[in-house]
Amino acid sequence: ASSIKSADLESFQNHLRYSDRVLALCGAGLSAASGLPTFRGAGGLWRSYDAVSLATPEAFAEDPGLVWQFYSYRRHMALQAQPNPAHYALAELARRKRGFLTLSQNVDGLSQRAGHPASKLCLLHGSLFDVKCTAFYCKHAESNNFTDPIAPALAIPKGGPSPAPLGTATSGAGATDSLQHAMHGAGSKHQSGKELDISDDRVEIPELDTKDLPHCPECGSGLLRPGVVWFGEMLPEKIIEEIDDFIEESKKIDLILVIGTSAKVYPAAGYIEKARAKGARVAVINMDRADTGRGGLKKGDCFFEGDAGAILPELLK
Ligand code: BJW
Repeated sequence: ASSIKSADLESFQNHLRYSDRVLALCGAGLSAASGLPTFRGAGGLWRSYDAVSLATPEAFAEDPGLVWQFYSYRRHMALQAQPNPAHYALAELARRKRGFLTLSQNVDGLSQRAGHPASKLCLLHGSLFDVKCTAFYCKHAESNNFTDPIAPALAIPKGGPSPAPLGTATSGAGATDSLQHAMHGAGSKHQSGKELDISDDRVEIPELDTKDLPHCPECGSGLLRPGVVWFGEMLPEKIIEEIDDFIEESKKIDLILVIGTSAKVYPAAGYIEKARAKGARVAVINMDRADTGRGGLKKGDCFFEGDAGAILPELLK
């Protein structure tokens, strides 16, 4: 049974029907129903650990082995996950509406796998499946690299026949400490032959040598890095231009859907106000009523509380 009041549903659907220019700003909450953890909040990646220190160029420079294990694990989890009904509903809306653009902060590839048209999908923060060379003299960049693990040393360890008792990690303690807080999630624990859940702080992870991390196939010597946007880095110029063009071309924006994002990270969150400045009604879909962006809700906006995986398909029907 739906938790959406029928009057709200009707009013929203009516507005959507007559909306010609629509934006959708998405965050990690869109993929929560697929079993992928969010960054902040309950069960989030960053709640029990200051994961900002892993999603920065500085962290990568200091400990590329640790950061690669973090991203390799997330690549693995994303590949195992399936798009949920919200991804499919959004992809369908994108196909249906001519003047439509999704601004996704997600790097997990699930919208693409749900059939979202690529021409209407702006990946603000890159993709877990893009990699690029860090050597200043090399421009190598690769998209859709789904190799898992991306290097043999990054394979998720399997539980041995006699698992070490919990808390008996013998090496790489610093790295273990960091990852243990940075990662949460499902997975097996210490069972023989099964993948260990390296998001579990009791599971030891190795200290990796840089030579065992992914290296550039083109220049042969540069270290590869994940093609995501870290704090302090510029968002892809082409993407920003595409969004700016959409906004500038719109005499009026009718609606912005704000789906499963805490709207705390900029410039992404700033698109809510940019859309509003063009006349958009704001419709927030979130588990948490407090997450409505810096300006909060205004008259005419709507808030749909709950799991995007359940709510969005109903709203976009
Ligand atoms: C559900 C749900 C369910 C749960 N259903 N809902 C202006 C003001 C202040 C600061 C800045 C500013 N402009 C720029 C900055 C600095 C900085 C920034 O924004 N800092 C803030 C933290 C204050 N921004 C940057 O550095 C950006 N670059 C930049 O601005 O370049 C220009 C520049 C550079 C240098 C000098 C000067 C200018 C880059 C930002 C890159 C962010 N990258 C990350 C990591 C990507 C790689 C990776 O995945 O590891 O992107 S950080 C992380 O946050 C990730 C996410 O995309 C992003 C947003 O998080 P999101 O998706 O909102 O997730 P959560 O967890 O926060 O929220 C989940 C939500 O879902 C919650 O609301 C839940 O309630 C909800 N939810 N389950 C529905 N089932």
